[in-house]
Amino acid sequence: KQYHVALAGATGAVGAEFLKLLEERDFPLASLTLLASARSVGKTIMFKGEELPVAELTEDSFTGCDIAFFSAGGGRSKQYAQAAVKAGAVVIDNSSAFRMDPDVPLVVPEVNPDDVLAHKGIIANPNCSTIILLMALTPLHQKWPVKRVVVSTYQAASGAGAAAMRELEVQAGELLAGKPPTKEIFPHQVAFNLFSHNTAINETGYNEEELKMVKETRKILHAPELAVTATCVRVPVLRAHSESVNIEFVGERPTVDEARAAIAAFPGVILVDDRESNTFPMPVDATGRDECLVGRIREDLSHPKALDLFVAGDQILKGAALNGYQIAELLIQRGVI
Ligand code: A2P
Ligand code: 11C
Repeated sequence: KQYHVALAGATGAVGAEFLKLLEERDFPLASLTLLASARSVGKTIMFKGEELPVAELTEDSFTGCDIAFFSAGGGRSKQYAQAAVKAGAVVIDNSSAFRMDPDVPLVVPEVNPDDVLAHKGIIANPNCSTIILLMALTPLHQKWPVKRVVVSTYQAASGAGAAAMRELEVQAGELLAGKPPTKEIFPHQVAFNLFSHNTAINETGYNEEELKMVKETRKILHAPELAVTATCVRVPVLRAHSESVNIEFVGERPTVDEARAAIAAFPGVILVDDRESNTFPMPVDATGRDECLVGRIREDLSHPKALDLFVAGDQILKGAALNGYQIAELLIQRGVI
């Protein structure tokens, strides 16, 4: 069987990666419709040796569509996803618009694949920081249930889009040339600096990104009682997020060797844990890779039931486009579409 696919946000950073995946992995395509804002009408994008036109995203964009990938921001998802569902498509939405809706499965295929079966037209792709955390946490949680997680993130510019990646590069050049950095996307200088994540802070003092990590992790693991606290920080890295994670278990903690073995055996994860050469997960090594890198696994000396580890994953791939693409593959494998 072949599928009619639409891609909303085709001109963005995540859209570009979706296109690469659809091309390189030979997705069974009957047709591909590229959608973006009115600003992009007239542009073309090369796909499998053909110049495909970019059309404006509207309510009428989805006639005959089987799968609609949305990666054009939450506002566009809220505005147009229902039109795609009405036209008969399954929407795989990369935004935060529907993630906490009880009717919308929130899926990481390695973690909760069965949840796709309950979809009602929309399936949500989790936040990139949540996905990358879960790729490190799940191999342990499946064998040694987790009680509490303390996570601190080191988030790349790509999380704020293609223009934010350019801002980091431009600022680095400006600063090296002794000029003041141009600030258009981020509220603070991003090159040679880091700052608390650029989302709004609510009355609890947490920012939106931190609260997404808390709520989404509980939903995906079906663990509403799981204690999670997060500190999210933007760092001058182009496109891979890293996270320091402290994990407290309900019962006995695994030994370091047991934890390493469970992580090494988990699909989509590579163990990078070489104490001798001091080589551990790094964003430059995670960049462009499908797998998340996990290491620095050690016993928490301050707590008899806790371990520490570090994870790095490509924000645009596993954090966004690859996870969405894998959801589409899962829908085909399970006969959902
Ligand atoms: P466009 O290039 O036409 O602005 P990124 O996250 O890398 O910034 O990409 C955002 C994506 O979302 C782009 O493809 C962008 O298209 C698309 N987009 C932004 N605003 C709209 C809109 N109002 N309608 C449709 N697509 C939009
Ligand atoms: C960031 N995680 O790195 C964000 C980007 O909820 O999908 C994605 C926001 C989201 O800034």
